[in-house]
Amino acid sequence: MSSPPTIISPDTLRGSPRDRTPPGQQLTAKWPVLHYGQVPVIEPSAWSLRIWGLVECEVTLDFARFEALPKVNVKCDIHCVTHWSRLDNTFTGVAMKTLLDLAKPLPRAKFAIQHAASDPDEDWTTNVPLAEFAGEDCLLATHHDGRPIEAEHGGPVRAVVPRLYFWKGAKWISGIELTDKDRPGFWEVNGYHMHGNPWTEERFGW
Ligand SMILES: Nc1nc2c(c(=O)[nH]1)N[C@H]1C(S)=C(S)[C@@H](COP(=O)(O)O)O[C@H]1N2
Ligand SMILES: [Mo]
Repeated sequence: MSSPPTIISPDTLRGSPRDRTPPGQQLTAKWPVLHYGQVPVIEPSAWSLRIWGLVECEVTLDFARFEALPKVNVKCDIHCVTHWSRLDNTFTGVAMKTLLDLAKPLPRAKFAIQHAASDPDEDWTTNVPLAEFAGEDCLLATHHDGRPIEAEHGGPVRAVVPRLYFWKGAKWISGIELTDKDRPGFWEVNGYHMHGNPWTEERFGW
């Protein structure tokens, strides 16, 4: 099997580690665990992804169909709104663009609302403008640095949107809803920013 192509996130090409560290962030080599609620433990055989809303064809993929799609490696940096950044991560999975191309968003679709399985079952969501969500470096990942993503980090499948703060990637992702209007998700309702650009410190407030 040939290895998947590698995409380097544009922010990771900014230069030295210092140039790659947004204002107000501290570098860490560890990978902290952050989320609301308990870790839902999801077997790959029980995982599925639904893409719906303003799309030409609603799509539901089980893990086997997801695994059969072309893979990519994405090299990127992680910036958490709680002030830690972790450089040089390699995530492997399916490019968001590949998944969106299956569903074919309608021209009036402007936002992607990610939905996640959660425990308690609360429909955890987060919102990203579709143009950014479809970015070349965005993916649904099954692996990090060559190893399967553990349940506590959102396995079996989590979203990664490298150019926004890390909360804009759903762990345990279960759905992508395309909408014409922006809608705050879980952390956004709790005060986090609607957009979340780490370079301009869009941490809190709308
Ligand atoms: N389903 C779900 N995804 C989530 C969250 C959450 O509470 N639930 N928290 C977000 C936040 S605030 C961060 S910083 C990252 C943390 O990912 P990590 O635990 O793998 O570092 O996941 C994001 N994705
Ligand atoms: Mo976070």
